[in-house]
Amino acid sequence: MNRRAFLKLTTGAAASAALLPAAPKPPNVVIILADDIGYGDFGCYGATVVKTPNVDKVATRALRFTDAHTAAATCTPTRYALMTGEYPWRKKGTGILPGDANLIIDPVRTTTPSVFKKAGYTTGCVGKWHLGLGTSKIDWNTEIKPGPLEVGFDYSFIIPATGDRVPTVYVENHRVANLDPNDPIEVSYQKKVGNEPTGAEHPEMLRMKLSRGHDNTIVNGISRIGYMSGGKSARWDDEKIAETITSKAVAFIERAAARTGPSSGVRADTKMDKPFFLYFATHDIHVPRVPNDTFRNSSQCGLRCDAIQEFDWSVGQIVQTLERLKLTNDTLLIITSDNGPVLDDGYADGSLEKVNGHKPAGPLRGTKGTLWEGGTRVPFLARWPARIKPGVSNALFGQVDLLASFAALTGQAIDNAAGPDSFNMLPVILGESKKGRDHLVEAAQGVALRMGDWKMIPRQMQGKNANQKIELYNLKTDLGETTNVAEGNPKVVAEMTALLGKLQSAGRSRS
Ligand code: NG6
Ligand code: CA
Repeated sequence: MNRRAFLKLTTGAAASAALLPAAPKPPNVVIILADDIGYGDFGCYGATVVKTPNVDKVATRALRFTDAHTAAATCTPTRYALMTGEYPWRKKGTGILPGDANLIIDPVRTTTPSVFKKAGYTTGCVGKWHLGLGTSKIDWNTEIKPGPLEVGFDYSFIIPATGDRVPTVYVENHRVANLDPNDPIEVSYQKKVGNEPTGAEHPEMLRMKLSRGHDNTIVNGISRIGYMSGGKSARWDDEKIAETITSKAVAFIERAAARTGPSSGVRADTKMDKPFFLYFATHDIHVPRVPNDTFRNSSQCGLRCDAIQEFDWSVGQIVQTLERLKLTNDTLLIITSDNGPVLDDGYADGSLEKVNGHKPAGPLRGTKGTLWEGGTRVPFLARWPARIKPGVSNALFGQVDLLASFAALTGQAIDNAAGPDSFNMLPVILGESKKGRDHLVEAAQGVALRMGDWKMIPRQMQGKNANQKIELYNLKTDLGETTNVAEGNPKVVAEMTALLGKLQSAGRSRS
């Protein structure tokens, strides 16, 4: 895209190009997506017990969002929405996936990485995937596809599902990394495979006690969800996951930077320039929480906070890499999370007992997996020194909007079928507009609706979020969702019920 088109897209028709300073070209984009980090887990969002100096330093130069949301209160559906711009509850099979699930994104559709790729970016995916692989039973010993490369990434180095699900190996592009062909991997989520012990049979062998589930194959002294055998040389060291994937992310940036051309904050408009998009999805701070020795016991609030501090280190590595390569000014860096916080997520690792006054969801009610704000409202920082003025934005905004916003950022129109729930929020991300969404659907088991400051959780009869009554909160006066005001506001409830019904039945929310 030429400079004028970019200016028009991002500053509006009234602005005269002649009067403005030279606008930067579409920037490199790095998304650091944390796992299970809550609204209150960073210093810049009010945390005091846990220390996040690197994230906080980014925040001083970033736009810090106070009302940004994941599409769901768990990982897979959130990531599905981030990649496709579609609310996950529209599509069956987008719940938390087992480690042997098939790819849930249709490779023909427009995705966030494919938007960048179409705009000429080099695209990379490093870290937790959890969106499935392949189209039938996965053979981990041959080429594994479709996966990240088929939905728009040029390079991928992934944890296929989660740290607590087998197989406990990395997949680089189409293959398991460091696999010895003489020691093939077998995986099952139905029955035991191989003869390695399980957590259920041998709890005495575990170095981390269990609180729920996770009692299948023991790998590195930690039992997981699912059974596996083989692949010994390919298995990850839990202590080194952060180090390994961060170094892969850094290496991707280094390789990509060699193609981005000269960098001076305002890049020369030359065809040599090839920007990059990196999606770096950390394993921290998901369970099992096994931080490196440097971070174990580094915090005042247990292993969960140690993992947050390890996450902060990863952020520091990315930030320093951008700095070293003189890419800081040219890069839109986003730091966010995939769902709200949880203290005990199946391993009795002491995080609950050692919380020491730390409030993972800050002032919000709810946790990972719930429909209250704590389930989906997450930290969201957007730093692009050449373009974004640091500050705070209270705009209502969803990660589901990234697809359409990045299309705008790179000067592309998206067709009707792409990102059906993705709104172009580029002016909001750039801090040029404070007008966020009018409405947003939040999902866990069931859905909730935001309409301005109103939050409605419809009556749900079943599941984790079962409630007897419709819940309505006015977040302006009651951010912590303590007082249900549904009875006093029947008109609001009726309006929101109708709107939610319309958004559900229309199959899309972007007109
Ligand atoms: C749950 C797991 C939990 C975690 C979660 C997925 C049990 C009892 N709980 O089913 O430990 O893995 O799935 O987390 O097995 S997420 O962040 O990837 O959505
Ligand atoms: Ca998660």
